[in-house]
Amino acid sequence: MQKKGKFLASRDCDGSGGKEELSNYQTMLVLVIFCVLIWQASPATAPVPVQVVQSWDQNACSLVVCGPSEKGLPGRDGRDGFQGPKGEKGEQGLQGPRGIPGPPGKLGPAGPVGQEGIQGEKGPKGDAGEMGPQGIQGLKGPPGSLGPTGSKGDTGPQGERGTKGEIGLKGATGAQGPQGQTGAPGPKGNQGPVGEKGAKGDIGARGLQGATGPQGPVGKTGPPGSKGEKGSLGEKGTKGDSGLSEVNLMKRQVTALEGQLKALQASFSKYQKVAAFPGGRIVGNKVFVTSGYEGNFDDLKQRCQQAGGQLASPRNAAENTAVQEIVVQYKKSVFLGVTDIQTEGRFKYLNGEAIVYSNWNTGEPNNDKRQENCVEVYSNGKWNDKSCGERRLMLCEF
Ligand code: MAN
Ligand code: CA
Repeated sequence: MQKKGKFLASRDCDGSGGKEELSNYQTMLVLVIFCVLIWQASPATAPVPVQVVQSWDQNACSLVVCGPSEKGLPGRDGRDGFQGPKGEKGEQGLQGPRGIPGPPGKLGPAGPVGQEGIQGEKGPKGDAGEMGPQGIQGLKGPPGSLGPTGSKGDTGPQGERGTKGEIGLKGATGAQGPQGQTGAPGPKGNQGPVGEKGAKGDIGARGLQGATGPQGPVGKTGPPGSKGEKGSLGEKGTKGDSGLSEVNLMKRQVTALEGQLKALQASFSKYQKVAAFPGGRIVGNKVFVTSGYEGNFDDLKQRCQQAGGQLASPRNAAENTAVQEIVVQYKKSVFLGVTDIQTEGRFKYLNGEAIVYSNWNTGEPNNDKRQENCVEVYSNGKWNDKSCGERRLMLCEF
């Protein structure tokens, strides 16, 4: 917009003017010069004193107006003014057409690592690998279990000649051999004994009695007698080449021992009977013997021990019957090797073992008068507890 008769000069008011190096005074001077130059360029106009119309903040901008101070001639038309101020902002226009899609943006940064996925299924079995190199030889394994019995082997070669065997048992007497041939005449023997007196001759005529003659010469040896009986078997010879096996040798020895054992058993049986006679009984391996002696319990007990045995202690019915027979035979009761001396009512053998057999009479043991700790046997085989101080028949067992 134009303003006639006035020229407007100003500093650049873009906001930086106040900070220029020129002072306000200098600025003002420049503007006045600017107004004079404009006036001189206009020939029809009268000189125009410079007049400061308004001044803003020294640091912001300054406004100088150049105009006439009095009424003069009409001036020439001024030049076209400067472009006016910018108009108000118009209304928002219609939305334009959609633009062409822009080029793809830059590749974004890599996202964070995702969560670990679930385990996949087991893959198919791989192909067999190539055969590896041969390993080091392993340690020797434990011995294997015993194999089955092998078949019987062939008969082995004949063994070496064995050592000389022991002297064999004496063989049985052999049968009488046949009569041998008549042997050659033997050498002349010594003078034989005077022969037996011959048979009495007939009675001769009675001669005169002569003188007694000298003794006659020894007669000839008679012919040898018939062959005698076969002698007994000699000692066992050395072992032959074809030698018997060890087993056969053992069998022979066992057979010989069996024979000896039988002989011993027979002999032992005989001595048992002797030992049991007259006051004894044999039951199994046990022998009951009495000498007919009588005494109290302690006396009998000691005597049996000194003999190498102990007081009769029947452990079953058979043994008790043998004891009973002795009682009947001697018509005397015996004391057994059984007491309850240690604990009343608990009868034990002399070695402390609880009894394994008993044959108490009815009502026994009753510990009569509280002094019966020993055991006697009646003729019926029944037992009765009795005072140990009583005298009874001694019966030992071996
Ligand atoms: C009776 C019974 C026995 C007892 C003797 C004692 O025979 O009472 O139990 O031992 O008398 O003499
Ligand atoms: Ca009693």
